[in-house]
Amino acid sequence: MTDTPIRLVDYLPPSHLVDSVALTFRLHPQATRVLSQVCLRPNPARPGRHDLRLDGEALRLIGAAVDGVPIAAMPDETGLTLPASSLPDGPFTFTAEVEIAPEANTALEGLYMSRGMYCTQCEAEGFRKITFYPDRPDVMAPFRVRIESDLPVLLSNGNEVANGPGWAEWHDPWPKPAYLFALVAGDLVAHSAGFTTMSGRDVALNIWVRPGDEARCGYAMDSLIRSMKWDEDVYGREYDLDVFNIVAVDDFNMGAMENKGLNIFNSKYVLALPETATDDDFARIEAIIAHEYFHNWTGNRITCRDWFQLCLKEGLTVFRDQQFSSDMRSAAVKRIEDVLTLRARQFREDDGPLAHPVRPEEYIEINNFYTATVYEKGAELIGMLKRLVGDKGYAKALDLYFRRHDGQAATIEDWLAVFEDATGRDLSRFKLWYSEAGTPRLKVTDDFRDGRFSLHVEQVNLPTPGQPDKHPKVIPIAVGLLNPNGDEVVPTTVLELTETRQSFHFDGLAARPVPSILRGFSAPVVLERATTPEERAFLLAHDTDPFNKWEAGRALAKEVLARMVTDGAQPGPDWLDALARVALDEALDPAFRALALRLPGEDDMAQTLHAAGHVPDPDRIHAARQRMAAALAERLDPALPGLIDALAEPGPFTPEARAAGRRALRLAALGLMTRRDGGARAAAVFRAANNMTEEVGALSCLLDVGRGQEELALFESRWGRDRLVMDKWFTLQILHAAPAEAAAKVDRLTAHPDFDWKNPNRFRAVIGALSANHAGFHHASGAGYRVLADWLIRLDPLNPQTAARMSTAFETRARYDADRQALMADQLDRILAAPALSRDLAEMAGRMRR
Ligand code: 0A1
Ligand code: ZN
Repeated sequence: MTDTPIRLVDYLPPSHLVDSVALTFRLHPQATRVLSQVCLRPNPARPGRHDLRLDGEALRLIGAAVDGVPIAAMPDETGLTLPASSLPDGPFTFTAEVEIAPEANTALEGLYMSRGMYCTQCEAEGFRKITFYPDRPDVMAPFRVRIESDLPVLLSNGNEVANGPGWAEWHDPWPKPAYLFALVAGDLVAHSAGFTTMSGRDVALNIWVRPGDEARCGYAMDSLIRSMKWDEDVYGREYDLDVFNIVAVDDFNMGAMENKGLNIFNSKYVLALPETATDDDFARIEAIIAHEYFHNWTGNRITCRDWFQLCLKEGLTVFRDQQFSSDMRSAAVKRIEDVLTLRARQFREDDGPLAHPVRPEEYIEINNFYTATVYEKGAELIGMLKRLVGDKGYAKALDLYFRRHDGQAATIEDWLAVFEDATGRDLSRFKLWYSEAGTPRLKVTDDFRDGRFSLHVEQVNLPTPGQPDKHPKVIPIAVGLLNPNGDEVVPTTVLELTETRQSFHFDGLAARPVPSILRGFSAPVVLERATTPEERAFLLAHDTDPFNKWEAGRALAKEVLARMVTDGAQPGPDWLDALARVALDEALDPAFRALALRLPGEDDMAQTLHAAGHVPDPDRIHAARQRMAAALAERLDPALPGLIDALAEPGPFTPEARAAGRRALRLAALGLMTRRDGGARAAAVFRAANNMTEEVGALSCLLDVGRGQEELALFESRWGRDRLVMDKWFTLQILHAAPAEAAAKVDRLTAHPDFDWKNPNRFRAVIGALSANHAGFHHASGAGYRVLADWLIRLDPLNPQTAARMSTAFETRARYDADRQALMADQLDRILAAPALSRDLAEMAGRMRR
């Protein structure tokens, strides 16, 4: 069966609107009854009489009625059609009773069970697995929900209005689409706090977890309170219900979900203690708590008209959570980390068969479009808009957006119109960023004559699948100029590239300056500019823009590593000295120094080599990177013990950014030292660690040099009963496995009694780690490809969404040699031939096989 794509151009407003919904749930693991009462009326925006289509999947219909009169409804596989002729011309009520089986729901979409607890996931189209309903985001309604169950805690959206033994009733006054519906029932305990909003309303805050986990909620609660305050201070957005509930669940396909007043989280992004969570975990918890909270305005109060507009809520909300984290932590470090992620995930996506515009124009399965392009590139587009209209223009546009579209389901056209109306700027050319896929390349040359420095910029927009011809984009290029002595002669200025080729001039300069281009990574593009290593080293030493200072070091390291891969060179003393100077410069933020010491990743190198016209060899890249680390360790050797000692944190653990930065630098130094002392120091740090960052960090250092077996066993005996910590134990072993052993390691660990492959976190901890081990996954034997395909084929019938997401490991196929390409194609063919393949995985494998 081939599914036909859904297209943006076919959008039609809904035939009917919903004025209110009342739901009753009689919870039972195998036979939950859902009674619904939906008050509808014809949509004046669709004149004439229309059939009413109600979405519904895998529902056992017990009975249905229109205005109390039973109807003989015959659902098909995807729903129910009520013919126009059978419906009143004005308002009417549709009631239905259906039965569903949450315990049998392994896809974790709709109503399902996670270790005895009921919970829901309705985005994007899960509500149709709960009852018959117009399951589309432009149908918004207030919900009233009654839950009947013996479980002690019964939650839904909005405010609780009544309860009694075995039941509770909730009412959400804010009209919302069905994808924001949520229900939770379980034996849960709350970590509670309160927040007084800017207008003086008291809001009860609860984080609901399993008994025993309540001591692990402090950081998430603290992050929530800071997010609520920040959204008031920076965006003027206030919370709008009496209670804000968060629930942690162990089985969850994604990170978290912004259901109105009842956020549901993967427990991994809530639960944290210094002993169990790393600094990266703490930072991610802070960011995701903020992200879901910020959705209350950007996503819930203003939602998306249709799923093509997904970036309207996701791009903006990612941008907002990035702003929040950068205010809470170091803005420079946050920007560097965000760009690292963008390049690793989004540039990679843009460069392969899965490339798609930030606003896609067609899809087969919408769940396949929760991508780095929609989220991360979507956020970059907001950053560019802000740069183009300035901070004041941005603030005016956002105020107008909230005023004009509150309570609506909006589009990208609406979004751009508020910027045009608030600032008077024409954004019709900028809109191309939303409709054209691919990462623009900027080729920059310069010249200097009679005191005039000129930058000549050309933009190249290469074809992507289905989009052979591209147009020039509007690209903000932030530039600063430095004097040869290192002083800044021209501070950061934003140049606007709008044509294919353009020149920009700076006059009145006494000497030829050194340009610092694309400061702060002002646009999501690849900058191609031939420069000397000396100039990069100069910028690494002197650039006042922290992003470009780091970028200069990064570019140098990549050039050195590329030569090491292609002609077996050794890193020269210049690079080693330049990097050593930064690493040991105590005037610099330790977190920044740690980032500078982080060598380019192997997948990143493969992507870079491929773009430069080489066929990347994963083994050679791996070996060269090892040699690079060894050379750096040798160069820094005398300084390492002192660095490690000086960076030990005295007092108790705190998760804040300053302390985390010191630990990051300490562990970077420890990684290098492990290559010199055979692991003695790392083993000592492991044993002395009082926090998970150093425990896992030291263990990683050991595994990287082929040691650490004893420590792994110790770790397992210490943490064997802790699911989240044990995910790390599984991941580390795969991530640090030698290339020839990675696939066999997967076989060994998937046979471990604690490998619960139906739990998405555990599945990702092992199978996801394999594709993150570049040389292991791409081992010439093809064993990595085979073991991944085996597990995807196995998981797909149970959990298509997670299987489809993880199949993207194959998206880089075209980079590699013919043998590897053929091996990957074989595995994609095997997947495509699997019986009863899901729509999710079929779409992904199909696109990657083309
Ligand atoms: N909207 C959520 C992420 C999310 C998306 C899809 C899901 O199921 C298909 C679940 C969660 C967010 O952006 O956080
Ligand atoms: Zn989101």
